[in-house]
Amino acid sequence: MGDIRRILVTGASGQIGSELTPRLRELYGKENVIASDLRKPVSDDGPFEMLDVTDAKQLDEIVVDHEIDSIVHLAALLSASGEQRPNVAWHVNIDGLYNVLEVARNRKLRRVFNPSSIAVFGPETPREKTPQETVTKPRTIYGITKVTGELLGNYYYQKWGVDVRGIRFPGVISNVSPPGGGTTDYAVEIFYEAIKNRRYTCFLKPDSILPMIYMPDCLRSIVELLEADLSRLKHHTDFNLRALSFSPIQLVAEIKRHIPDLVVEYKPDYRQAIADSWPMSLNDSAAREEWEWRPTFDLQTMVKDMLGVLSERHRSGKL
Ligand code: AKB
Repeated sequence: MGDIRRILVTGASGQIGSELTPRLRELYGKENVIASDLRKPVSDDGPFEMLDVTDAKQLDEIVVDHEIDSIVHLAALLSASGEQRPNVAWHVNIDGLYNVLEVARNRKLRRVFNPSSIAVFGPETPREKTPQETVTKPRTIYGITKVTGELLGNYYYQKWGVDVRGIRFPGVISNVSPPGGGTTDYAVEIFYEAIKNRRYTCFLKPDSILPMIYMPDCLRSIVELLEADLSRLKHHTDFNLRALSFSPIQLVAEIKRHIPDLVVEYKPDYRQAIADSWPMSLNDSAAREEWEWRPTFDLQTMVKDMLGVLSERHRSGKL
């Protein structure tokens, strides 16, 4: 690998963190990746620190004690839970990020990865093949914190040379830790319910197309951007990424090829308005040109893989 030696992962017990941390440990060495969160991680396979990212002093102590040179900052509230508690979303997503950027500046860290989201877009943004440079006027507090995060990261890079990088993630589909509080969560929940109960009530409309990515592609994108050659990057904190795009009804049809007796009802709730304000697909030519991004999973291969992993766990009584 390149110049990264010791990484702190915040939000390591969350959906992405619980799979990214073991992957980073494979690449950088078990002792060189420090997991941190308010909750204990699912797997206990390396150093862990209890950390509230809104506590700047605690964050600074961990960075110094572990000789951290890079931070992957995953601790955040997502779109749906952000709407339930906007003040907490602002505090965690903005004050937490500010603390991470400040420690990176003061301790001269090599790199910060701060995920952004398709939530930076809003109803005025073109919804199909959304361009890299376009209107970013989100209507959710989560989206507002993510646009602010992109701008703040660029500010720290331009003003102080802090190497901050980020991707506008779509919904992430995975089978280790469930997502918590997102608008795209239906696309994970449905797999668990299909296998366990053969029934699912979807909180979005059947034709609501959203962009998504399968976890193996998501993990690879983070590692590839972390390791990308800085001199090739024209963008830093706000890369559009394209992987999958589908509606609930398209996902259901694909799952039914494997589980024909699955029954799905649709009861859209407040999350429908959030989904309606987001893109259906993205133009990711900047990521493709600047760090060679290429997705590998399509809808068919993702569904087959998800069902394979979860069915096996169900058979062995671990679901
Ligand atoms: C959410 O639904 O809030 C997240 C996201 C798209 O950032 N999955």
